[in-house]
Amino acid sequence: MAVTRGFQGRRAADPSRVPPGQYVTRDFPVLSAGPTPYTQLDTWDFTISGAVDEPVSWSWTEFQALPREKVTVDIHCVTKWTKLDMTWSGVALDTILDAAPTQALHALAFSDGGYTTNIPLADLRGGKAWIADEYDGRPLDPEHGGPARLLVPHLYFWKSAKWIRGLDLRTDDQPGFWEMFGYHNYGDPWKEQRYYGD
Ligand SMILES: Nc1nc2c(c(=O)[nH]1)N[C@H]1C(S)=C(S)[C@@H](COP(=O)(O)O)O[C@H]1N2
Ligand SMILES: [Mo]
Repeated sequence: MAVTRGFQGRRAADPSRVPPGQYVTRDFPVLSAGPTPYTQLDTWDFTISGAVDEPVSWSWTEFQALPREKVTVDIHCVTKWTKLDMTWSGVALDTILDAAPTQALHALAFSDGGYTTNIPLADLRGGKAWIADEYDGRPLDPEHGGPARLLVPHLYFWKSAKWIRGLDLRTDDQPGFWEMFGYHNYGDPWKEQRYYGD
């Protein structure tokens, strides 16, 4: 069995899982536009605000009581690394959005430190997105977005806001941090939507 395992370890990644222009890495690079914020769990909350009847918030304790999911997904960063089979756990956005009925079509994720990113609400529903607070069976490292980050694996990784504190639900589409700097508004890695105009 050791022979088989060694062989698999050197085998090239299944090309059908690697979007155009990407290479596979085993590392987990840290990419942050600013310093890592360290938010205490007793002051952390997660809030759905904007186009909702009433804003809805969860404290860390309340968030921990929500139903959890464990997912294994491939991640694609616009700087061209792809990391396969990353195992996360957290709360599905479906669970969170069920608590906040809305007519909004857009969400602007906001984070400690001021980072924002915009995502169509439809892309946060249907089992496609999570608020993840564990990676690889352990609490998420602060550098990688702990206590909790957005996880939207079907879009480039800049959409997966680290240190997320909530979603501003909107009837209009408001570009976020990188989107205002010329990155693509949607960011589908399979269509190589890296920059504005791609
Ligand atoms: N709050 C916040 N979230 C962020 C970023 C950031 O700078 N601040 N960088 C984004 C980018 S460009 C990428 S590629 C991923 C990097 O996540 P990692 O550092 O865990 O690899 O986080 C995304 N989320
Ligand atoms: Mo990125």
